[in-house]
Amino acid sequence: MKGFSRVVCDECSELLETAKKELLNGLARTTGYEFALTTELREDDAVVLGTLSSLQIQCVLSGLSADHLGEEGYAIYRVVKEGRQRIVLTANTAKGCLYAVFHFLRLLQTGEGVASISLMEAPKNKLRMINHWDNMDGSIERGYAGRSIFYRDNKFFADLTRVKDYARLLASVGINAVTLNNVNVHEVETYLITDQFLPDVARVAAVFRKYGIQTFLSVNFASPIEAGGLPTADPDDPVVKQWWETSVERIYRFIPDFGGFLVKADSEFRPGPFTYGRDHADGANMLAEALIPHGGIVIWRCFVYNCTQDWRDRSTDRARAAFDHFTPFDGRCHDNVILQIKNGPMDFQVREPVSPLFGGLMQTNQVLELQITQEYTGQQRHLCYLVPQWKQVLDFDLHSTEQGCTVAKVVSGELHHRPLGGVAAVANIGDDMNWTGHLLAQANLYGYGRLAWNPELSAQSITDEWVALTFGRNYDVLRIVSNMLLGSWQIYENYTAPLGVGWMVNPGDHYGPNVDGYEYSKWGTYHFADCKGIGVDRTVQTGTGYTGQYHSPHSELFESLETCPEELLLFFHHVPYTHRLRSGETVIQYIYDTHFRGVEQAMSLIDKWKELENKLDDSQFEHVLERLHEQASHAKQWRDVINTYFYRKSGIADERGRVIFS
Ligand code: GCW
Repeated sequence: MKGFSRVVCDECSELLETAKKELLNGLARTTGYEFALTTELREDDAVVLGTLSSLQIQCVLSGLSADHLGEEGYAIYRVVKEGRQRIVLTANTAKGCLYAVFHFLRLLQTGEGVASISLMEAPKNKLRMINHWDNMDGSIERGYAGRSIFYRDNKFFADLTRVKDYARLLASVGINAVTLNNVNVHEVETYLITDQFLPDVARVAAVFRKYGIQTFLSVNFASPIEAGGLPTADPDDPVVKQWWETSVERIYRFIPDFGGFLVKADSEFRPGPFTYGRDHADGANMLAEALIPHGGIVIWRCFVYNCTQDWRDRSTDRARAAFDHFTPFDGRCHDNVILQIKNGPMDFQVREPVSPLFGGLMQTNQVLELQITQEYTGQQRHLCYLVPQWKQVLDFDLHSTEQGCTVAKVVSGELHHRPLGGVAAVANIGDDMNWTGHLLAQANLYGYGRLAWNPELSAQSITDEWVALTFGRNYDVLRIVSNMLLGSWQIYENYTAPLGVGWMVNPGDHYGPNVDGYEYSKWGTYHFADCKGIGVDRTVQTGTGYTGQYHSPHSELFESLETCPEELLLFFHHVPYTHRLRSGETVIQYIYDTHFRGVEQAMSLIDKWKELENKLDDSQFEHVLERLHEQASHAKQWRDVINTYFYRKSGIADERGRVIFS
């Protein structure tokens, strides 16, 4: 930025004020000197910011074709005119300008030259959302980074400074929507859509609005009863419909750009339309109709399954549930309804196949739901970087019409020409000073935002970016930290649940090993291990028929033991411990080997990190080191519990004669 000392912007709006502030602040921090802000170009080098209708922008740049930039895209150019350099940050909208600013600052911070900069960017997904599972008492369901930044003791915080910092953080990676409360809407939170809390919701929404982020709320389907005193919440009852219409009108009086509702209904004991003999489409459409006049949307979750199952019942398969429930409604939901589908058919396990529901809906808006908070992947005590997993999901070809039907293209709406779509993910932040508990877990939040904007970015480039932005541009730091992050999912999988079987965790808190923890429970989460073998037969031929929910060739590939991807072997098949994998190794030996290896790998993370001593801030170094020690010792516990269980069950010794004990 040599020679530059001025920012020019001749427009004013709430979002452009934010954009200007961020630009000036970011420039000062990266260059070490303050930039002046003026409304007119002068005879010097300048960064020029504004929408395409700004006069100053038009002075520098004429004839830019901006149609494909849409509402949120932007362009950044360097133009030299009459010996003067101009770096132009422009877009159709002020929001696009804000994103341009963040992109530009990222380039400066990662040290990429801006000397010949010329780029245009537009997000691939319309909705790029974060879901908070925060409760108003301050607790966070599945939160591992402290308490809520929004609430304490059933009240909103008066001081929203932390929320503002958070909004900046999210906007800097392109997040444009947020739900403020848990999808399990409890008693107090049911009143978020009433006069009691709407003034507070409006205060928070105002903070997010400054950063281009729309506010949504999770709602209780039984609100008409619980908050409205009606005898029913039947979606077909005119009085219920009227109650929702009035409630929605009230919300929009407080928050004119309110986004809409997120709904968990008829799932895990939450109320829903089933009570009244109605279905999900009836429920979603009723809410959608109340929101249509205001431009709001309904995001309806597909995490619906029988959670009071009998483990003896082999015909009910939880993995089938979302597809079985929701494919019959294809084409029945209004255009302002989106179905939100978890990445896998079970529940954010370390390894699951991609949900077949993405390939089963052609005339319905869809959103992919990911979990940034590490409920089943180490709870931010273990390093488990999930961007590589998410990439696999987004890149998965569903083969629903022709080749190239990736999950990314389905959810963006591109494939089936849907008006709405995108990605949502469960937040991993809390009021911890470093936001995410484990410092390196920040990379998951960052990576999520970058992928939501552009699912085609590579895991490597996102990772390198985060490391450079967080720790600076030291080559050793970049190499080591990127390497640690990119290898960590595989390491975590090695010492935890093998071959796609999942669920070997302690019930309730889901932390730590417990092979039979969920085996005889009602949640539909079984591995069926006995003395002869392990795994769930989900084939059409002899099992639950789940493989039949996929399009060809996946249905055949998963169905056959010969072609099933081995990392998912036990998800799809029940096999004897002596079953040989393609490598020639038996399943039991594979379990032993991966668990011994996983611990060694977890221990080697400590050594790798130690190479960075004196290259990082001391407190950051010590903090991560402490977590890595905890991870390694917990990995040993995992190894010993899992190996002991299968040694005792199978009676087959480790070929390499290692000691197995717990
Ligand atoms: O399995 C689960 C989690 C719950 C969560 C639920 C869901 C918010 O353990 O804590 O509830 O998924 O996604 O609704």
